[in-house]
Amino acid sequence: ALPLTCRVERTFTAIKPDAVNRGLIGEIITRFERKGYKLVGLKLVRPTQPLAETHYAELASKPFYPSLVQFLCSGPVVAMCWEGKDVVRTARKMLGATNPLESDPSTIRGAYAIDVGRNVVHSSDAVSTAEREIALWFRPEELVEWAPTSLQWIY
Ligand code: 3AN
Repeated sequence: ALPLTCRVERTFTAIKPDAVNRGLIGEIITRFERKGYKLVGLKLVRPTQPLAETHYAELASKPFYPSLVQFLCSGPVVAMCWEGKDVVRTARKMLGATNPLESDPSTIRGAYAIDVGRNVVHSSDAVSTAEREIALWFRPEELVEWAPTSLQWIY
């Protein structure tokens, strides 16, 4: 059970333009739903360059940064906020390693990606990163609360 005093985590997960163009939105959302996480924010966005640059600001010194920013802006992105116990770390496990060569085939990247530059999904790497990314992509009123009764079969 989820202790009442435990504040459940939220994470920011994005379905990148490659996956949207390949028709993988449903597959990816299904995995998170079936795991037991609750979708508290969802929208289709065509990111602007400033949004993509801010999102990937920590990677600004990397040689692949310009192409990474350009890629994120190249088409629609599904921006999501998922909520639940340990969702930040668990989502990263569900995504699999950054490099598809190293991601287990049971993970999203392992199942659907071949190229590190086209690796289908993003999810925040820590709780503090999630807070920053959720605030960057969503306005507070775009995030919803679920009825507590909807959680009784999960926790
Ligand atoms: P993750 O997305 O697994 O947190 P990061 O934060 O190291 O990985 O990298 C962010 C994104 O940058 C990755 N999702 C990937 O699309 C891209 N990326 C990382 N490493 C490379 C690389 N060597 N070449 C091209 N793109 C890369």
